[in-house]
Amino acid sequence: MLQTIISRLLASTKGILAADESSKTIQKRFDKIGLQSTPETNLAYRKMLFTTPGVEEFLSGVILYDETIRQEIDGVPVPQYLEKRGILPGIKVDQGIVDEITTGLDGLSERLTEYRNLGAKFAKWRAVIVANQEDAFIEKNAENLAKYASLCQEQDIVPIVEPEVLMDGDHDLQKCQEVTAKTLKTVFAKLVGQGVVLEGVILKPNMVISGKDAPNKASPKEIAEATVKTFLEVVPTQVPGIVFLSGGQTPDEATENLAAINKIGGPWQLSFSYGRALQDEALKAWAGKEENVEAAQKAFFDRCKKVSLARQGKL
Ligand code: 5MM
Repeated sequence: MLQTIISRLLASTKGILAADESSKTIQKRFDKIGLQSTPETNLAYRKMLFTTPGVEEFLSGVILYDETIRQEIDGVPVPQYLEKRGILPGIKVDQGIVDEITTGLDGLSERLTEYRNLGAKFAKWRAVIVANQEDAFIEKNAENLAKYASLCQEQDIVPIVEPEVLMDGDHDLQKCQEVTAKTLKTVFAKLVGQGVVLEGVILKPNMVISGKDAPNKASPKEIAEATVKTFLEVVPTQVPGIVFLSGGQTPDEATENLAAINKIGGPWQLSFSYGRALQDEALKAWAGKEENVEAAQKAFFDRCKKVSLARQGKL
């Protein structure tokens, strides 16, 4: 069961849309278009994305937020609507960060059962690491990721394990490389310690990339070389796939960097699970107005197509 879901999520021409913005985050996104987030406006926006004609050619899965997995599109529950389109529904199960540690383990087993009954086939938990993170916080976040992954596998839900080293700051590529390597090493040690089956997880990491405010930004080729080199050192080959987050890269950057990574390749599937890089242009085109849905869907379709080509190393 886990393997079937994983093969579908990692299909060679497709990737995952992260649409699991929490209430606070979706409001931050809507601020850019001057819109108030409510369950209704959130659904109108996500419906625009999910009903884009033809997008199933490029998307294998969508990560949903607790609110969205309970909503309906034209009378059909969102997870079943996506499944009908051939897109697997997933669910974010972490519950935010408290004192630098991602929380959500309390009652997680029961919540996973409920999400599975609602149709979720995979889950996601994101830990956030800053460039100068103290080791103790990396350890604790990795431990929680491993406990989460183990609980998912017990229920035949594929865990997406997301340790994100933030792009915030002026650090260079080398610094990102060091922190990413240390974080991933710790995460895999904890996963193994917790008895998690590595063949049954998908890793969702950051690329090895310069900080947002770095004076000299690395090129796509440098990013790709550093990313693949680092991952070859620390990501076991049993892991079937790596789906990168975009982390604040522009849509074009996230597309070019993924293409450069896939031109090098590795022993795992190298795909995407982008939030902002897939959505930004569509959100701007939509601007909260029904009359813009068609233009927004065109922007979304075009970006998904480009990222799908990048995932195949074809750009
Ligand atoms: C879509 O945003 C996700 C949820 O974030 P919050 O819990 O902070 O609301 C986020 O985890 C996302 O899945 C990843 O960061 C990937 O999105 P980006 O925009 O980095 O590609």
